[in-house]
Amino acid sequence: MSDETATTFTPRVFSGIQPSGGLTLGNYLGAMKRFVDMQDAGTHETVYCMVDLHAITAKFLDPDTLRKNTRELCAGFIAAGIDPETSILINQSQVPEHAQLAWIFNCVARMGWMQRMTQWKDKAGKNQQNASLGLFAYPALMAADILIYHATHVPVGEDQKQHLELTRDIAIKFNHDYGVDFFPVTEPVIEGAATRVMSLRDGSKKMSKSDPSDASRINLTDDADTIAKKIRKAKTDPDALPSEVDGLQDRAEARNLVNIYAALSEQSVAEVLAEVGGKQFGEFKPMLSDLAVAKMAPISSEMARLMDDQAEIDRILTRGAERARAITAPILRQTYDIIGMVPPVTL
Ligand code: AQP
Repeated sequence: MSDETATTFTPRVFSGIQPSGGLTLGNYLGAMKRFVDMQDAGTHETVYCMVDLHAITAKFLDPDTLRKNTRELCAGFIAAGIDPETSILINQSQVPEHAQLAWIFNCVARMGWMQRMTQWKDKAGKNQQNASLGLFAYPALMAADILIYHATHVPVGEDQKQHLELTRDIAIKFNHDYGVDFFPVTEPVIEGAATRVMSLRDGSKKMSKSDPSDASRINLTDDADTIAKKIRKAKTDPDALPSEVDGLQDRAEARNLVNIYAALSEQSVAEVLAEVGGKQFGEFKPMLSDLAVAKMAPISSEMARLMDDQAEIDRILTRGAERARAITAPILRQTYDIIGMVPPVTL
């Protein structure tokens, strides 16, 4: 389609986090902190989501845990700086158009596309026959989360890049099949020093809330002593830190700690190395602990304060869902109309 006829979409950001466990430093640096930056930049409408429908795809979560995780995640969003008046803050299952559009996208996406997803392969593991159908269809629901808002930009960590490419493929195929320019081809926003925060125990593995080892991650709810202990025990090598970025090549664990320091201190990796190059880890790790505690303690204490008033959290989510549906209901109606579904009439 030529530029003259292409639809202009409202600049709108959508992103989500699963309430599948407590928040990690990876979620904070790779996603949440950047959500706040995009909200504060004021250049886009911003919609942020607790994706509870996604959280039940991988393993069984008991109902009380899912409810607690969802409310805690909402508190985490607000404590990190998301303003529920400026951004639309929602819980996925309260906005039914996400799941309704996902069904349509299940019929657009191809089995082969889904089978290629590395997250599917990683999470299903060797026993794919026993994985849930929801885990297989996860990326179609993610595409629906984004496209039900006609979102133009999606800030995510590096691990979600492939899912965003699939979201673009779904939008392109839908537009092509129906001869419309209805869904935007969304741009991923993967930027900064911490797009892939790695496990503290293994520099080749992503820091993850569902890693069985608690020592592998920093949780947003960890106290100062726990953070210091986990960083002290973080796997490293015996060499001093380099002064140049190239010196971090083939040193996955050292690179990870420097990246974390850079993201927390809002400096580039080169600037950090100019400051700490030549230091041993025995000196650098306490610097990193102090910085992590200084940045995260205010967030975790604000989260705890917000969790004392769960009714207020529930009100915020209900209000967010109302605001969201003013966008999603018309987009779903138009989608059904494009597909040829007979609309209801007033009797
Ligand atoms: N280690 C990470 N480094 C940078 N970004 C990360 N994200 C997650 N881990 C890192 C980003 O956080 C957002 C929300 O992710 P999610 O919770 O929806 O799912 P996930 O990517 O599968 O995160 P986890 O912690 O690994 O969850 P589990 O263990 O439940 O699978 C995304 O933008 C993601 O890129």
